[in-house]
Amino acid sequence: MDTIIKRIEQLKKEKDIAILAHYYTDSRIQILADCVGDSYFLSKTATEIPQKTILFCGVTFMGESAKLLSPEKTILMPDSTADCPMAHMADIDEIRAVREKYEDVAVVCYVNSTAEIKAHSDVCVTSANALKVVKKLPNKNIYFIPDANLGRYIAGMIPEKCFILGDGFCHVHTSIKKENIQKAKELYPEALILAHPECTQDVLEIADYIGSTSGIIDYAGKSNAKVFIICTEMGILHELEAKNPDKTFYSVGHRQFCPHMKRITVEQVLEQLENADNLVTLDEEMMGNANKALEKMMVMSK
Ligand code: CIZ
Ligand code: SF4
Repeated sequence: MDTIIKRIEQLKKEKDIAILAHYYTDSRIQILADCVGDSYFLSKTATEIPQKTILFCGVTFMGESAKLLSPEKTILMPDSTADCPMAHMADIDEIRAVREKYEDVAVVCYVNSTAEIKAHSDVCVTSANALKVVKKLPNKNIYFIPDANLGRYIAGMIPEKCFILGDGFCHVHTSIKKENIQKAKELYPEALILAHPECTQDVLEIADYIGSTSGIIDYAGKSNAKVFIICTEMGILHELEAKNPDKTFYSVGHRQFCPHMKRITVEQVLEQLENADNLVTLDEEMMGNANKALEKMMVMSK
C-alpha cells in the first residue's frame, strides 16, 4: 500500500491533478485527498482551486455537479459505476405532468440528482440551504424532488406553501432505524442524536440536531457534549474523530454505509491518475439548463 500511496503523490504532482473526496468515501481515500467535504462544498472547491484537472472521489451526480460548475476543467472519476440510486429517482415525464397540472409551481431539485433532472428543474437546493431557498420562491406550489424525506422535513417548516413530494429516498439513511437509535440512547443516555434530513421522519423527531454533513461536523465540534449518536453515512466518523479526539461518536447499524461511495478504492485512484480516461462529459444544452437551476440556488441562498 505504501508504494501505491507514494506513486499517487508523485503522479498528482507531476500531472498537477487535485484529488477531492466526499466524507462518505473510505477513510483511506479521505486520507490521500487534497480536500474532503460534502458534495456542494467539493464542487465549489473545484471551481476555486488552480488545478485544471480534478479527480473527484464520489458518486456520479457529484462529478456532474463539479463539471456543471467548472465546465472548462477536466473532471475524472475513479469508478464510473459508483452511482447513487436516489439521484435517478425523479422522472422527466412526471415533472412535465406536474407543471401542466399546477399553474403556480416551482420544481425544486435536491443536488443529489442527475444533471438531466437538474436541467428540468427551476432551482436546486442542498440540505443546508433548502429552507432559505424555498421560502424565498414566489410560487405557492413546490414540487420537491427526488428525496421525499428532505422534502417533508422542509415542508414542515414552511406551512404557507403547498408541497408535492417526489418519492425518492436514500436507502442508507432510511436504513437508520428509530428503535436502534433508542437502544443506543439507553446505553449512552448522555449522547446527543445528530441526524441528516435524508433520514425518516420518526428518526428526525427524536434528533437533537438535524443538518447536512457539514452542519453535523460543525455542531459536534462546537457542542459541550462528549458523546454523539450519528445518523448519517458512517464515513463521516473519520472527520468527526479526527477533529474531536476528546469526543466519542457512535453509528447505529451495520447498514449505515453507502456501498456506492465505498466502491472507490485506492487502486482505482492510482489507475485514474495514470490513465486519466474516465472523464465526466455532459451534453451542452443540458449543461446550460442545469446550470441555470444551480445558479439560481447560489443567488437565492445568499
Ligand atoms: O447523502 C448524500 O449523499 C449526501 C448528504 C451528499 C452530500 O454531500 O450532499
Ligand atoms: Fe446516494 Fe444515499 Fe449513498 Fe448519498 S448515501 S450517495 S444519497 S445512496
